[in-house]
Formats: sequence, structure tokens, C-alpha cells
Amino acid sequence: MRQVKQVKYEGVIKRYRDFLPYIKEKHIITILEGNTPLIKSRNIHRLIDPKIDIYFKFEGLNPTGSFKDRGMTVAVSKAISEGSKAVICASTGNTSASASAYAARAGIKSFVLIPEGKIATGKLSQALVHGSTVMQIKGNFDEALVIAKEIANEYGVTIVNSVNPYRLEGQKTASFEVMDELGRAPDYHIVPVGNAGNITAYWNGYKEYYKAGKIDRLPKMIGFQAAGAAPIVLNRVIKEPHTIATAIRIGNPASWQKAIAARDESGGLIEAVTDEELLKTYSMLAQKEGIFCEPASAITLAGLIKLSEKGYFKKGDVCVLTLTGHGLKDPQNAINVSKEPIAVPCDKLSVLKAMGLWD
Ligand code: AN7
Repeated sequence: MRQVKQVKYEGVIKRYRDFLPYIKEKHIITILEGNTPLIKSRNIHRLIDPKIDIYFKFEGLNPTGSFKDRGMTVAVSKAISEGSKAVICASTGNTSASASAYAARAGIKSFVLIPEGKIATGKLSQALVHGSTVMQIKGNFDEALVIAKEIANEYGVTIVNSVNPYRLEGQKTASFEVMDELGRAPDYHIVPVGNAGNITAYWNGYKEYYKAGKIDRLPKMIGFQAAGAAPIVLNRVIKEPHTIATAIRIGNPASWQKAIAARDESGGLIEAVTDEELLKTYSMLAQKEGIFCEPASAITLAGLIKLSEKGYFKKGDVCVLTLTGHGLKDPQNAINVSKEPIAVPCDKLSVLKAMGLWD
């Protein structure tokens, strides 16, 4: 019988060694992040805009359930190579979950600052179970980030927010995967925008493949912010950002200028979507495609719908939407927006009646 040789998957640093050359093999801390599926829309594209192709890059299937793991493997590996003994971050939840897991794997300490009462339960549980020192502050993400940066500068603790350039370096691998799979760049790449690191990282990844001659044209980068937390769209810092999508409840993004550059260099857009619109597409993704993502991730589809209604796309356009985090991060939100379970007595007839199979 012929043997099929399996190529072992060893995480994003080893897979994209040529584009991440500065991490020595012995310093690599990986939980085998990346290699996430690019799922073609089966039903939604027909309901929205049958003339375009829609793909979902489902980053919820990373080890800690979000795209942050791609950046964290590089940032923590780099920290280890420099002899760091601890990492710190401010977070709306996913960065803290990822930092905690990678620090645990590396055997170093982690400190996380989170806005009190404004992070999803799943994310909080992750930081706690991985053994981080979790500090809830009476303030928002932007205020927490200022404190984290100061402590990092003054006390030699490595900051692993996306102000750490190695985070963006790792996150660019998601665009490599998209291009490797499609054999080209998409026409449009749509991402949620919070601290604006990811849109920057994707754009860097596309440009690097282009320079390396692996693709012959670049995509347009499209970002969406929640209407109550849309500093880039409104062109001013939002002191008290609010949105149901707590992951992107950010009023003063660290990579603001880089996101604007990604938008303008690529000929793309950054616009806003209301909570109501994004919650609709959150349920739609779950019910029409079987994909359970975070509210913040669903903003990409809500935004695509808005653009499609304005006649933005042309026939055959390929649109990739990054679904940044898993829906299980925030089960309470899923319960809040869905039908309640039906209370049924414990007998077959009652169950059949509830099923609508018996009058
Ligand atoms: C699911 O975890 O900022 O624009 O502290 O968790 O790169 O910030 C999370 C951000 C989108 C926005 N989707 O990405 C944090 C944090 C999800 C997120 C974003 C976040 P950026």
C-alpha cells in the first residue's frame, strides 16, 4: 500500500519561517495556532448578493478561540528570547485570554488589566484558569492600556498588546493563509476594527506576499467599527465608547494611523455599523451557515450587507470576512438574542406536541 506522508503542522512561526525569520527555533512558544479554515458561504451569499463570493476566515478556531494567538506566539517567543519573566496587557478580553495561555506555556507570569464588568464571561474564565493575575479596573480599555504601557516601560515587564510590533508580525500570517488557499488575494478583505492592529497586520501580510512575487494584485482593506465606538470613522477620540460588541469597545485605537494608511493605500474604507445591525448578522451566521462567532466578528457581515445594498460590489468579486473570535466566548449574548428553551413535561406526547408533530 502506498504511504501518504503527513506534513506535521507546527504553528505559524514554522509554517511562515521566511516571513518570520528572527525567532530562533529554540525560543518558539506555540500552541499550534493558525491553520484556520476559510469557509465558503453556502447560504448567506444567496440571500445578500448572489453575484459575489463570500468566504469566512474563522479565527475562532485558534487555540484560545481568537486571532490573537497568531500574534501572541511571536510576541511571547520574542519575550522568551530576551529573557523576559513576565508579560502584561490591557484587554477587552481576547488578548488577555491569549496572553495568559501563551505565558503559561512559556512558564512565565502574566498580568492582565480588564475593564470591570465589560468583558465576556468566557474570556474572563480563560485568563483566570491559565493562572494570570487578573486586575479589573474601574475604567475602560483605553485607560487600562495607558497604565500597562507605563508599567512595561518602567518595570521591564513585556507588553503584549499590539503596540508590541511582534504581535502584528504574527497576525499577518492570516492573510498568508488566505492567499495560499485562494491562490490569489481576494478583491476585498473585511475585518472588525477595535485597536486597529489586525487591519494593519493583514495589510502588511498582503504587501509582503506581493513584494515576494507570490500574488500579482492587492485587495482593498475594509474595516468596520461599532457605531458607539467609532473613533476612526468620526475622526475623534471617543471618551466613553459603548457597544454590545465588548471586544471592540475602544475609543482611542493604538494603531489608528496605521489603519488609515491600510485603508488609503489599498483604496478601501472604514465605516460604522450599529449594534442592532451586527446582532442581526450574528444570529444569521449561526442560523444560515452554522458558524458561531462573537458579536464583534459579525460586524464584518453587517458591513458587507450595507455596502452591497449601496451597489458597492461587482459580479465575481471575492470577499473574505475575518470572523475574529468564537461565539462560545460570550454565551450569555447568544442566550439573550435567541428564543428561550421550551419547558416540556417529561413524556413523549408532550415532546411531540412541542415539536409540532401532534395537535
Ligand atoms: C473578537 O482583546 O483589543 O482592531 O484587548 O477581540 O486588532 O484591536 C480585542 C480586539 C476584533 C479588534 N474582534 O481587533 C483585546 C482586543 C475580536 C477582538 C477585535 C478584537 P483590533
